[in-house]
Amino acid sequence: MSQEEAPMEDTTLPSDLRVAVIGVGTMGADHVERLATRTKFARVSVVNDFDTAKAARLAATIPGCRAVEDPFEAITADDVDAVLLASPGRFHAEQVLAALAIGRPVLCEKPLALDPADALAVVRREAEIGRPLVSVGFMRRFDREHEELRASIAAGELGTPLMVHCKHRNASVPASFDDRMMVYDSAVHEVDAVRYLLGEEIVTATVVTPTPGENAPAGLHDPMLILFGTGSGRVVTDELYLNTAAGYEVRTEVVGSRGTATIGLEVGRITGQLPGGRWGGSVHADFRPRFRDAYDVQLQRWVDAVRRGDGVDPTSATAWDGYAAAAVCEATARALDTDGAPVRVELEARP
Ligand code: ISE
Repeated sequence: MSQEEAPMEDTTLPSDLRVAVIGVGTMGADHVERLATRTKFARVSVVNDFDTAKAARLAATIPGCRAVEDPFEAITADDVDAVLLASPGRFHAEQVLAALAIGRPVLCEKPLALDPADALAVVRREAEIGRPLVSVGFMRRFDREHEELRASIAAGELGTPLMVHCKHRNASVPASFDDRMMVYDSAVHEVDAVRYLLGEEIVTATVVTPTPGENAPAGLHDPMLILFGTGSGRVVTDELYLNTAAGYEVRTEVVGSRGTATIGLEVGRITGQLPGGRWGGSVHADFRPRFRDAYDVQLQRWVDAVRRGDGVDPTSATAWDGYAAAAVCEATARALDTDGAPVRVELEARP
């Protein structure tokens, strides 16, 4: 289905999908608003957050929605058909397993797990069940520019891809961010995007840390440069700069043997960043407006797939993709301590 097409109502399908949203912080609240206002054939029936008062306040604004204090009770509730996890990443794997235990489809925000072993447990459990139920919220797969770039690479328009240059800049990130969070929460997006674009695994990670910028909290290596090596010998540079104090930018340039292609530029304008998020044009304040359409398409396709009984949408990142990303992040986190020496990614065989 193209992004422009509105989903067609299939009257043979059950009525609106009843979704439990676990975690209603920045991303979870954004998804609740999306489900309540823009997503067709779905509604939020249950919300949960460790801030129980916040969840209760939010539930009161949505007809037919209730707040449940225990996340596992919310995940397994009778008035829920599918689960959207937007809780902190360290809780994801256990919560996904709780949904799988009752055969309930789950869209899990990234990362699937911090520890690759936990992500692998999800992959194995889903394989035992024998049908796909887990989607991982790498929304860039639903971004039109990313889809077009992938199609261009697949059609051979750039020749053989040789290098990928990624830039990932945030105006700011929570003060709790440390170097590992830069990897697990932010670089994880490039890990998935590169695997999605090139269709191969990342096998090595190297971290280079320039002098931190003046906005970086003490001890944070911001900006950070990560070099990934792929199985076929391609090189990926990933520049993370998460406290620019300006705006949000995600750019990807693929250098191929016959051409180059860049996404994330606002073509026809000088772009860049100065404090206040301005220079020539304006840049997005954060990831929500930049990827709003991608989040919308991702959620709609998930709802449609679950209502059809498919469990997952074929475009979506799978549990395996979540595991592969966790394995690359784990190697990258180890590379933070090797004085610039590369670290090999340890990836188990796919079940
Ligand atoms: C955040 O959690 C996201 O997922 C955003 O997409 C990313 O740009 C940001 O760096 C993360 O902190």
